[in-house]
Amino acid sequence: MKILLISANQEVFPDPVFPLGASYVAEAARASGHDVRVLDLMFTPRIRDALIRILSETPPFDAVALSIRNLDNAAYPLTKNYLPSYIALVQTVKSLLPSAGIPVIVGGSAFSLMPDLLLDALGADYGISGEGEIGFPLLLDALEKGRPLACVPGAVFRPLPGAPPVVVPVSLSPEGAGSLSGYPRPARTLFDPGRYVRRGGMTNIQTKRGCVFRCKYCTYPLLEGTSFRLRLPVDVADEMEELVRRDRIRSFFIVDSIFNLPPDHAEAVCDRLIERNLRIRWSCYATPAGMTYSLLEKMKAAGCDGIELGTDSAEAGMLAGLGKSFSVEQMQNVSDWCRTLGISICHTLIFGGPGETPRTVRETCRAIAETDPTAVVAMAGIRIYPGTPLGEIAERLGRVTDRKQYLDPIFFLETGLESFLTEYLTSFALERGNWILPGIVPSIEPTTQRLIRLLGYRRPLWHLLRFRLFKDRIYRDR
Ligand code: B12
Repeated sequence: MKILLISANQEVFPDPVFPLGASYVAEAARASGHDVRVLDLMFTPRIRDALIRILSETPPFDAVALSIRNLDNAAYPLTKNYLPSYIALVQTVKSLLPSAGIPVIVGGSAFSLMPDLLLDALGADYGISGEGEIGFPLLLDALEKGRPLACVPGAVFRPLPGAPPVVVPVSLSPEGAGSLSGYPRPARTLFDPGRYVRRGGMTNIQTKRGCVFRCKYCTYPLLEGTSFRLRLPVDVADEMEELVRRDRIRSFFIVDSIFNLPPDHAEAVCDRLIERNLRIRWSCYATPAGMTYSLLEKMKAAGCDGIELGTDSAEAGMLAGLGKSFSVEQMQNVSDWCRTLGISICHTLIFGGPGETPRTVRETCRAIAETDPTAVVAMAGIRIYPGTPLGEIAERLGRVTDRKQYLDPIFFLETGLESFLTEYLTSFALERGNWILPGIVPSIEPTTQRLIRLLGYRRPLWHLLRFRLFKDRIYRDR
């Protein structure tokens, strides 16, 4: 089949993010014999014109697929909702298709958060919930040959015209024994990776999928499965080496939900990178749970110069309430070790969960500031997603009475906290300069961000907050 794959993401904050997921599914479809063309809306100023041009090609496309990464920016109260633009996109695509029988298929992380609701909201025909490497080619095959979709893992479809969509369950290996070694490498060059490097800085790469934790608000276990599925460390190193040698990439972001677990896999990836001596630097998400000094030491030797620590809170009761699997002391140790080793650290915090009070907010702010981090990104209010424990709490409390409410960005904010949180966090952030509050104060002007990237700065922007100049600038005009 001839497929048009559209990457719908146009968000440039904190950077334009290369469509890694779309590249994976593009490769999987190509490997199954399909002819895949792509359209990346990140760098497409006049979308309708671009669609008219590409959809009038002959022979016509047999299917149009959309990759939807973000539904909203998950920030409150400065919320951006991308859904209306995707609805308009599907409508435009459908109006330009030469025949009504050409299916529109949707996938991607945002789609997978609520696939049945989104299929209807978008007016799309089919979807794949979860990872697309297996399901997408099977879906194309089934559509081509008129076979039933009920056996396609992750398929989202209407069993009868007008009926509510159903989602075929995906059984990811329950033992966690599954590895990703049979998966294809992403077809990066179908897109324009160089442009992302110039505009964004870091090339994304994945070493594993899955998350074993059950943080109350988090979607990662729903998106990636609840056990780790690992790539062979040598395969990760091969892919990085190829990107270094072919595209001169020096800066990476490892997109795993957590890099440092399982520790033996993280260590093995670092060992392979150390052996190659690639002269790269990279950042990743990490958790204090199970982190050791020796692993951090190895990460540093392998090129890690910054970690984003999913701390969420630094108050014992709130950590337990959010379902976190580490203590305040573990978080403090990791912070100390990073300082000793010269690894920059950015804590991500989430305020306003069930049980949060002004006391717990103050305690978290105090304890985090005491660790002297490079930067802190703090959210006030937690995006509620269906299927998460927080979603269940919100439903029990009557805050969500109809599943369709999840389509709009809805947030959990403990009663009575709203004005306190905004005022307290803003003044705390103003005093320090290295606290970023994406939902409360826009932290960087798009022109400044572009300039920094044009000057060749290739690390996550929060690294800059260790410099006085940037600390002073961030809230200068407020
Ligand atoms: C790493 C990450 C980041 C990094 C990215 C760094 C980088 N250089 O890549 C950073 C920190 C920059 C980031 C920023 C943001 N992120 Co983010 N991020 C992630 C994370 C953890 C992994 C994304 C990833 O690369 N996965 C690996 C790829 C291979 O998987 P994938 O994209 O899901 O693709 C697979 C499937 O979805 C599917 N698929 C994909 N496309 C298609 C298309 C078709 C047709 C089909 C059939 C299948 C399919 O198959 C793919 C391969 O298996 C996800 C959560 C998660 N666990 O998925 C959140 C996530 C995507 N982010 C999210 C958000 C909200 C954001 C921000 C808006 C946050 C903010 N306020 O700043 C920004 C937006 C940035 C931007 N410009 O778009 C949300 C999106 C949900 C939502 N509420 O909309 C997620 C899902 C986290 C969450 N809250 O649940 N993010």
